[in-house]
Amino acid sequence: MQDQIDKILTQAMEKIKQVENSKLLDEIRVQFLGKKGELTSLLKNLGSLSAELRPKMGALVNEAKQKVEAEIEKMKQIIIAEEMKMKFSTERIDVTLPGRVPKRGYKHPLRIVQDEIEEIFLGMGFEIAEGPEIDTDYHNFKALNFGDDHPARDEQDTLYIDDNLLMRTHTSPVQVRTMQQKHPDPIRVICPGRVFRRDTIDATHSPQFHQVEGLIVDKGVRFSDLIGVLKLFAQKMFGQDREIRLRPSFFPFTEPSAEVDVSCMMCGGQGCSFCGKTGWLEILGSGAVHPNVLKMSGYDPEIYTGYAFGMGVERIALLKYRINDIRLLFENDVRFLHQFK
Ligand code: 2NL
Repeated sequence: MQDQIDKILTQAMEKIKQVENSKLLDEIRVQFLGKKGELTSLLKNLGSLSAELRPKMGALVNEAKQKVEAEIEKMKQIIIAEEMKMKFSTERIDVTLPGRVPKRGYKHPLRIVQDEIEEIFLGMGFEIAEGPEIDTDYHNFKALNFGDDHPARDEQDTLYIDDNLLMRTHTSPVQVRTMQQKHPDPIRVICPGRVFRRDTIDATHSPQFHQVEGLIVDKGVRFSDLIGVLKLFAQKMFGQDREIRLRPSFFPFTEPSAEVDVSCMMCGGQGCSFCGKTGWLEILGSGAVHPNVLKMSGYDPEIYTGYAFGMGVERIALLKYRINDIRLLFENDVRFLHQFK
């Protein structure tokens, strides 16, 4: 048996010396020291030996095992060092190369303009309110003093879901909901959001666009308060030197009503091709909230007054950036969008 031990030991030492990588080294460990390894098997066979030989041979096998273990450990250190060296030389990275800059997104021009509008009104103490894009006939039309046969209610103009539900045609229903919730508290709110109309797309129309409407309701607010708010808005949005003017108009939900123009930012009001030689550009509609509208949403028109306005975000963006076609805002052509980085 001693010969056998010597033979296995020599064989193991030889193999370990020639091993090339840590995987093969582990295979050698299993071959000699594993559960069914050659030296392990010898230990198991000790039982067949005489009581005299057994301890002697046992000691020899264990000694051989320790030698093999030590040799494997020694070789392992050498191989690991070698393998690390290889790894470092083949996977070397050039830390002086410039980094790959991730492409960051940026705001769509409509978002830039809507954020700017919100910022201006927040600065004047308005709150922002939002509401559903699908709403009832009541919130969108009836509570806003539209008669049952008003042409805007026609299927030709409004996108209906069913007899009662529709795609909101303006953000006024959000203001109606605000009045229903807040009365009899005073209100100073703007309502930005997407609205829908049954329009054919052209340079100035889109079946979906964006509005920001504003509403003030309180005891003792006056038309001059509305004018002051709108003048400040026009100046913050289009320049400190801008003037505004009001022209009489009609909306079912305001009385009296007015269209609001801003003096042309291209010619300063002198008249040029941008403003059609008039010196003025229309930016929004406004008025004193109709007494019926206040009443239906819980405010006594003998005690409260209300003022409201509404503007199209697309229209403001077209004027501000001198864009001549609303479709550019919805086509998402990066050659267009890149200009607003
Ligand atoms: C326009 C005109 C306007 C309003 C919107 C409003 C809302 C309530 C009550 C009264 Cl709840 N009025 N909103 C008032 C006047 C004009 O929008 O041309 N928008 C693009």
